[in-house]
Amino acid sequence: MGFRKDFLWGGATAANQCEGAYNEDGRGLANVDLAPVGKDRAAVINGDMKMFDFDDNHFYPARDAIDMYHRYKEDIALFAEMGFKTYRLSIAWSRIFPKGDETEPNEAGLKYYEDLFKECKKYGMEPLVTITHFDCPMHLVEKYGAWRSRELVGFYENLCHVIFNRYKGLVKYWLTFNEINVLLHAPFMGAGLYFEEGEDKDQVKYQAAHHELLASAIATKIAHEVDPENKVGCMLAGGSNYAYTPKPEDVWASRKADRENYFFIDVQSRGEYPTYALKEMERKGIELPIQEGDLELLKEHTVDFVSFSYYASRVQSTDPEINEKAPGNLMGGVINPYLESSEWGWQIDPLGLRITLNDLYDRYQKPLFIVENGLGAIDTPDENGYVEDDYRIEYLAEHIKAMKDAVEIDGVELLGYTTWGCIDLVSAGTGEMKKRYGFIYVDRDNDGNGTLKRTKKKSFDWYKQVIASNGEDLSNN
Ligand code: BGP
Repeated sequence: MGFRKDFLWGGATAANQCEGAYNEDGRGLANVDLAPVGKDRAAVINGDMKMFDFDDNHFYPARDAIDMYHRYKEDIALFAEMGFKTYRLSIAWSRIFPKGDETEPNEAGLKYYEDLFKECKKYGMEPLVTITHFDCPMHLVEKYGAWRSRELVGFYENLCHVIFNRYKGLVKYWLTFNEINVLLHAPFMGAGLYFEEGEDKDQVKYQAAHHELLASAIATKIAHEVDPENKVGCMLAGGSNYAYTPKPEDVWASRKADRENYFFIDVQSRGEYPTYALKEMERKGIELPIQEGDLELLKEHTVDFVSFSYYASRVQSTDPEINEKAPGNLMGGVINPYLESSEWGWQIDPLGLRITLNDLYDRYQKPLFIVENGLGAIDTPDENGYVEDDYRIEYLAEHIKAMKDAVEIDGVELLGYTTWGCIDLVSAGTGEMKKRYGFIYVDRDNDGNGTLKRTKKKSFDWYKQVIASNGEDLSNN
C-alpha cells in the first residue's frame, strides 16, 4: 500500500525568510521586513512595539535573508536533485503591489514569479503557492491599519485576480493565508496589526480574522472561476492539544485550546462560524463586522483541502503548580514530561503528528496536506563545510513513519508532505539564521556575515532516497 503514487514530496519556504532583495525591482516595504533579530522581536511581532521603519539599533535579517531572489535557479536545481515533486513557496505581496492599494500591478514582480514557476516546471515540480505568508505591505498597515480594515479584502481580491490569471496553467495548488490562527498570537507578523493605546485587542483581532476569512473565501471563488483545475487550501498552525491529566478540567482546557485554532479552519472548511466561537465572542462583547452577503460567501466557497504545519503537540493544565511553559511555535502549553525537546525547547512528538492528522481528518473529511514539519537545530559544518545531521534525519524519519501510519492504518487522505525550510533560512520566531531546518546549508550567521554558499548536508541524500522510494526507505546509511 503506502503513499499514493502521486504523493507530493517536497520542501517549503516563505518569501520574506529567504528572498532578501527587499527593495529591488520596485518591491514595497512589508511588515515582515521590520521584525529585527534579538530581544525586541517578540514585542514587534506581537504588535506591542511600533517598528514602522528601520532604525540603526537593530539588525533586520529579512532584508537580505539568504538572497534566494538572485539564486533561485541554483536552489531549485538542488531541490530537483533531491527529486522534489512540489516546492512550496510564497509570493511577496509587495513585489506585485508595492503599496498594496494600486490598481495596476508591478510587472517586474509578476515576471519574477512567472520565471520562478517556469523553473519549477522545467523539473516537473508542482509549485504550491502561499498567497500571504505573514506579509502585508507597510502602506496598508499605515494607511488602513492592515487587516482590521475591510478595505484589505478588496486589495487582496485584486491581488488574487492578477495572480490567478497570470499564473493560470503554471500553478494549481494555492494556500490563502499561512498559519491563519497565528493572527491571534503574533498579530503584527500574522496580520500587520499594531495596537494603539487602549484598543480592545480581542475586538481588533477577531475583526481582522473576519476580513481574512472573507478574503480567503473570495480567493477560493476566484481561483475556481479562473481555472477549475485550481485547488485551494487553508493553512493551520497545527499540533493537537493534550490534557496534562485525566482531570476533567484539564481535558476541557485542552479542548478549548484546540477550538481556538480550529475556529479559523471550521469557517474555511465547513463554511460557517462555529457556535462555540459565536457564543464566546458574545460573552466577550466582540462584534464581527459581518455585512450582507458575507455569510453566503463563506458558505459557498469552502476550501478543497486542509493544510497545516506540525512541529509539536501541546499540553494544557489547570493546575497552578504545573506552570512551566513549553516554548513552542508561537503558542504553547506546559511541558510534556514524556517528550524530549529540541535546542529551542520545542517538544518532539512524532505520534502527535498521527494524532493531529486523525483529528483534522475526523473533523473535516477533506484531503490533508502537511506543508511544514522539521527540526530547527544548530548545525556545525566540518572543515569541508559538510554537516552530518543525523538528528534531523532521525526527526524526519520518525515523523514520516507516523504519517505513514495515519495513511496506511487509519486511512487518512493525504496529498503530500513538504518539510519546512528545505534550505536554511531566517527563523520566523526568532529571526536567527542559526536555527536551521535545511537539507542545504547556507553560509550565513545571525549578524548577516557569510558567503551565502550552499552546501548539501547528509540529510540531502537521505531525503532523495526517501522520495525515490516513495517513503518506503527511511534508513540512514
Ligand atoms: C511557522 C511558519 C514558518 C516557519 C516555521 C518555523 O510558524 O509558518 O514561517 O518559520 O514556523 O518556525 P521558526 O522559524 O520560528 O523556527
